[in-house]
Amino acid sequence: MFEGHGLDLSQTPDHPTIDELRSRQLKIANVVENDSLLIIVNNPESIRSADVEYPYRASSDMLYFVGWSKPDAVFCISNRGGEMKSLLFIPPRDTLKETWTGLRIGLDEATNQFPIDRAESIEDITDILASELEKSTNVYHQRGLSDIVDRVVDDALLETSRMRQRTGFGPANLCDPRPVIAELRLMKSETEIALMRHSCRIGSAAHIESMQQAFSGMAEYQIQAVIEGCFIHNGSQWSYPSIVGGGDNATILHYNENNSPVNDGELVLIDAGCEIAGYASDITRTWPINGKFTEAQAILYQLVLDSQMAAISMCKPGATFDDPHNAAKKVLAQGLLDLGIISGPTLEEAMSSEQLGTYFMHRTSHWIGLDVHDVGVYAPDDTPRILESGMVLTIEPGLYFGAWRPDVDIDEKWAGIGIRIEDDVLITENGCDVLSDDCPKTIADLESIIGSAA
Ligand SMILES: [Mn+2]
Repeated sequence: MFEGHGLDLSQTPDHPTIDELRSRQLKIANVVENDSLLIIVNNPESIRSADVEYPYRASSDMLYFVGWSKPDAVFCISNRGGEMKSLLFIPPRDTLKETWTGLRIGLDEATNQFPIDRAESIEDITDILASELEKSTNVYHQRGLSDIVDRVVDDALLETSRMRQRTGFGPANLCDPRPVIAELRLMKSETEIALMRHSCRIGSAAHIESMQQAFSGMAEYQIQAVIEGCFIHNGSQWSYPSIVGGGDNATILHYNENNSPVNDGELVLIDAGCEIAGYASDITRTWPINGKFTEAQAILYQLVLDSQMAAISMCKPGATFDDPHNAAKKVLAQGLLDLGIISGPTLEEAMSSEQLGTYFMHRTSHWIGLDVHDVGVYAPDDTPRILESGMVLTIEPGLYFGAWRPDVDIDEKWAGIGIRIEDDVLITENGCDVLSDDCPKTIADLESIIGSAA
């Protein structure tokens, strides 16, 4: 079990090198205004119950610029007169605390092992950050993650007018760092692509494993256990809570109760992905639990698959972010018109939110990277983004015929069918590369795999 079914999962690609992390810092330092201080506060820890915390996940920006994955850290990049300096605040070594929560990296080790010019104790952040702020005109800081950092920045901005009058220095502008960082993160490097490809490969192996283990009556959480067991077995973990929905549950887009049996004759929709060094995969497959599509299921499944292939064929440099979505919508609308499920009469009308939107109510794509729904503006200046080599997006059309829905009268033939097919697609120089291509999705392939190991 969990061995990968011919996919090579043994070699985890290299993580970004110190040099690559440094070059990212240099890029952002060149993008922000001169005399700036950019502050990145790591995600706070969050409580699950009493003194038990949720497993910690560092902020994607902290991973992107520093590769630092521990809590209570604050990273700063200053750009003064074209010179970039980086500073990381971290918890100092503390034998008593380390006995409980694990070994810490000391300040000297951090300076040697991470792409930073200087490490300081987080306990000294108030004074040191204040003095860094005094020397900066523009402060790039996202509020709301640390009360202490917010207070130091507020104090510095309040002091500004007095200080600037006296010395001509001091922070004058508070800027949002997210748009400038998002533009960098949108374009993936070779290192990042290799990690995402590996994450997709483990994700594909997990989906295949669940297909093989499937049997009628299997509980949704048992399928989830196979999927997530495969993630963990291969040194990974989920990148978002797994969605495993049988029958009508598949028509709830973000269903994650995962507590019902999947009965004979039902489809199961599994939307599950993992992460490697923070880099996510996001894969959805839908298939019959008993290994054989009914006629109605096969008709709708093939329609969704055709729409997904049409959308993938639009993934190329020069196309817009909306082109794959429009291609998918066109195929789905024509298919539902032909089946008499929507009335048109024109294709234009069939593609409207009132008609197609009744059964396909989400977008086809989102960016993916360190965040599953990764950063990057979809329509800068309200115009759909032109796709470029190095961008990675999902292609995930679907159709949902929830029998539970009070707003629409669904033919019994289609009721209780929810289908989504999702792959992660890299835009390349000449077209695209489907990173999750190892995961089967044709009707013939699925039917030959499902239940083969149960
Ligand atoms: Mn997705």
